[in-house]
Amino acid sequence: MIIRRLAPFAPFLLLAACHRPAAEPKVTEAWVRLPAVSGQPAAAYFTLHGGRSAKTLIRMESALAAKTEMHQNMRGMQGMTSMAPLDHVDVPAGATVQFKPGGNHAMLFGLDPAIRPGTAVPIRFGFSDGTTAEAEAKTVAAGGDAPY
Ligand SMILES: [Cu+2]
Repeated sequence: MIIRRLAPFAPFLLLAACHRPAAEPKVTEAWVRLPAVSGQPAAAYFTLHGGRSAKTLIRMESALAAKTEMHQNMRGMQGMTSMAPLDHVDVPAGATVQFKPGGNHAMLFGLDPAIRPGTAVPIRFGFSDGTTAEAEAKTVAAGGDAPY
């Protein structure tokens, strides 16, 4: 009897849990693709989930890289692509912002040479209001498939 009464409410409760953004931005599905030639920068990709207020991502850093830059891919004439640094990325409240192959990405310079496919690479994301988010990126080989 009790189960029958509660059952109609269950789907509503699940939806409410999914759609309510966390207070602070979160980063999921972070991964790093190693360079084909060691010593070259690695690329990092991830999904940013906006929190309850809009934020601006201004910096990324990793303890396993000397320097991390945010880049955008630009498509020029004759289909040539080039990259330009991004000095900030808007993360609207509740929005999903993706960094993925062919689009926005991060580049890790001076990568720790001990990093292998499977190594967890910690990345910290810094916002203009001084708050941060952390993610552990999954490392894949230069020719490996995207894990997400
Ligand atoms: Cu780049």
